[in-house]
Amino acid sequence: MSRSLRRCSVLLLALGILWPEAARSYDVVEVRDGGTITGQVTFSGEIPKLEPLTVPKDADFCGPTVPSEALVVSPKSKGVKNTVVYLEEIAKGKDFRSVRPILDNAKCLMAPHVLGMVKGTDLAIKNSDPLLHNMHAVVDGKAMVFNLALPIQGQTIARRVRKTGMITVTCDSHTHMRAHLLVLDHPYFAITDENGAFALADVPPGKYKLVVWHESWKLLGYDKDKRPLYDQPIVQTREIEVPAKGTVRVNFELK
Ligand SMILES: [Cu+2]
Repeated sequence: MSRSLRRCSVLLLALGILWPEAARSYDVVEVRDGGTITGQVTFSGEIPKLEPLTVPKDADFCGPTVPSEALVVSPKSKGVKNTVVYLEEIAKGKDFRSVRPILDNAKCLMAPHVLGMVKGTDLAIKNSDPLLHNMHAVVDGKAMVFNLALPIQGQTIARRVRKTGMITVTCDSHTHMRAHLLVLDHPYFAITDENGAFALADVPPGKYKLVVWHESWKLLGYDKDKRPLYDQPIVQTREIEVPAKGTVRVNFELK
């Protein structure tokens, strides 16, 4: 390898490390023979009972406590709600322009508690309450994505999200409030419903890595602002193959 070629590859390698997203992209194509990935995330063993969270402010409107949303399990089906299921990587597939995520602040809770969106699209951030919420979003526990005050009931602000990763949204006014927002460069994600069920449709046939993510309910303690601190999120991956016009069923178990 010549010296200049070597220098060039070192530079490209450095660029790839510094800006890993530069190497990745997603192309929208027509998916004609797409398959479906479907399944259920269930809880195994005794379902932990979570302590309600204390409301530090505006308790006259919000109530003194709210139920913890860190783990929501259906007693009947054992399904785990609010788990994110997504493809780790996919280069091309279905359109995502109809995905219009809304993060509402309603009755002193963020709704939905867990949501997904595609990089480069807008997140609508709303306040349905007659009091101030301040939405503070950081990606992967570090870099700030947005910091927005919403003092007016009924107001909505749109923010374009340009980073991929797992975004944690908290409220500076109410330490019990929290949401999780997964931003991907493709639309192949789903959030499990109250029975832990999920479905990803119109997946081009092929082999993929399917990831399941749960925020974790294991309370470690509280920070100086009395914000609850949880253990590392739970992540599982599975190699799958999606058949043309067929369905692959994948189940996950949390415990
Ligand atoms: Cu708030």
